[in-house]
Order: sequence, then structure tokens, then C-alpha cells
Amino acid sequence: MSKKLKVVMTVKLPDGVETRFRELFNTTLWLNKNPMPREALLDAAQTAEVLVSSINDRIDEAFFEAAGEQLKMIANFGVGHDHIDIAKAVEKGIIVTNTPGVLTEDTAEMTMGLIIAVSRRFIEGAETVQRGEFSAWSPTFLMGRRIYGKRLGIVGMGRIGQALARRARAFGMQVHYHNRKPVSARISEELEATYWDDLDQMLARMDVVSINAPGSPSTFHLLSAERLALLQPHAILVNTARGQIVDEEALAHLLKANRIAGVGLDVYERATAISPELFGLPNAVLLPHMASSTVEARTDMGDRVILNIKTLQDGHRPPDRVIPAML
Ligand code: 8YV
Repeated sequence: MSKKLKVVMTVKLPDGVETRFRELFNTTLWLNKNPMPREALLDAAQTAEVLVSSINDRIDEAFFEAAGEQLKMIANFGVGHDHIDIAKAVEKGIIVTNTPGVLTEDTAEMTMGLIIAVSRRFIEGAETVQRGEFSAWSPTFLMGRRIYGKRLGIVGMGRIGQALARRARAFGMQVHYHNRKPVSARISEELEATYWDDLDQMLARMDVVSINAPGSPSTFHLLSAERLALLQPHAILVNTARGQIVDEEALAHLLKANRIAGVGLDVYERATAISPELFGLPNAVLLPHMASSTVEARTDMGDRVILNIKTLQDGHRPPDRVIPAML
């Protein structure tokens, strides 16, 4: 039997997943619901052979400078790795893995949910009832917009973008997308999708726009103030990818000025420091980064992290290595 790796977790995972970690590895759990403070993270860099990180951790140059010789791998709990300095990891010979594939359906589900919630004004309706203000039915009360027959523009047609497109088709939407390159002919035919190499052209024509691209320096403010201004006044924008892709202040201004119809956001430019201008707007549905928060996804993500570490422990190359060519 191979020697158990010393694994340090920076996140609290479901109990069953943690138990499995303890069975398989020499694991130090993080039982606090709050993120691991920076100091403890830098300490972990000097003791862990494998660090199980999350989006809460800044795995930056300073982290890698602090890391001891023993650190072999960062096994990230999550698919996005924009919080990890991959180039520095490569330079130090430290493997980085993520959890692709296992949260695709959950994130697409939530994105579709946000599209409907914003278009059909779910939150305003639910709050009206909760406040005890539903006193009479009226034909003109809380009229939303039908999504059937509308055009959805997906920015980033990877796994999650495609899973969203399948759902949107089922709801009778027309799928359009912008991506670095077109999807295969088979997928394009299945989704009856229209490809736009020019993002500006697509944005100006859509009823709904969904951000499904990874966060990276090349997607930072991809939806800049200038691009957001191209959206039609009846358009809605949803983002379940990364907040940094959209200029949040510019978005809030457009929304306040009724120059777009609504937004559904699960992620924010500065993590939990949400632009105050977004608060209190009836046409903004704001969620606390919960798109992949299902029992199933969290368990599968944990299992995926375990698979990567176990493969390393057994002397093989972990399957979900993040390599610079992917960036
Ligand atoms: C996770 C996510 O909850 O996987 C991702 O990239 O954004 C989320 O769905 C989070 O990253 C966990 O670290």
C-alpha cells in the first residue's frame, strides 16, 4: 500500500466526503464554515503535500514563495482556477487539478432558472406574497416577458454553455453564441445554434445574454461599459461564471437608467463586495454564488478531488491536471 499523503483542506466539505478523505489520506480537515485565513493558508503551504483549495483562497506568487519542498499538488475544489497562479505552479513543479464536468448540469440549471426568474419576475412576485400584499388579482400586475421564441446569446460555449443551450432549446429559445471558435458541426446542428465571431454584433441583437466563459486575464471586462451599452433596452443579462467578466459598475448604471431590462447575477466582480448600486433594484436577481450548490454536485466535486489525490498517491498522473495550454 502506498504511503498516505498529507492532505490539508481549506474548505468544509460534506461530512461523507470528509470521512472518505480521512480514510484514504493523512487529512487535516478545515471544519470552520469561514474561509481559511491567509496566515493559516501560508502555514499549510509549508506542511501539506496536497492542499485542497477553493475559490476563497488566493494561491498566488506569495503562496508559492512560502511553499515548502514537500508541496506536490493543489487539488482545487471547483472548476474555475482564476484564483491560482498556474504559471508559478508550473515553475515550481507543483501540479494543479480541478473538478471539470461534475457541476455542469447544476450550473446550467441555475442559469436557466435565473433567466426565467428575471424574465418572469419571480422574486418580486414571491416577495409580494410574503409581505402579505397579494390582495387582488389584476391582469396588468407584475407582467414579465415570455422567453419562448426569444434569442439567447451565450458568451462562452464550453461544457456549461452547451448544457444551457440544450435547456434553452427545450424552452423554445433560439440559441446564438460567441466563442473563440465554433463548436463542432454535430453540436451546432443539434442545438441549431448560430455562431458569432464578433461579440459586439451578437450582443446588439439578443433578448437574453448569458455569460458562461471562464475567468481569466483575457476575459476580464469582456463585457466592458462600451459593450454593455450595445444591449437592447428589453434585454436581460445573466452571469453564473465569473464576476470579473462584466464591468459591474457600468452594468448597475445601465440597469438603474432602465437601459436594459434586468440582470440575474450569481457572481460579482469583487467576490462578496457587491456594488451597492445593485441593491434594491427590483429588476436585479442577486444570488450568493450558489449555481453549483447541490448535494449531488458538492459530493461529485469532492469525489473528483479524491480521485485526483488518490491517483497521485498511487504514483500516477492525476486526470484533471490544469495545464498552461488550457489558459
Ligand atoms: C464553486 C465555481 O462553488 O467551480 C467553480 O469554478 O465557481 C463554483 O461553482 C466554487 O468555485 C468552489 O471553489
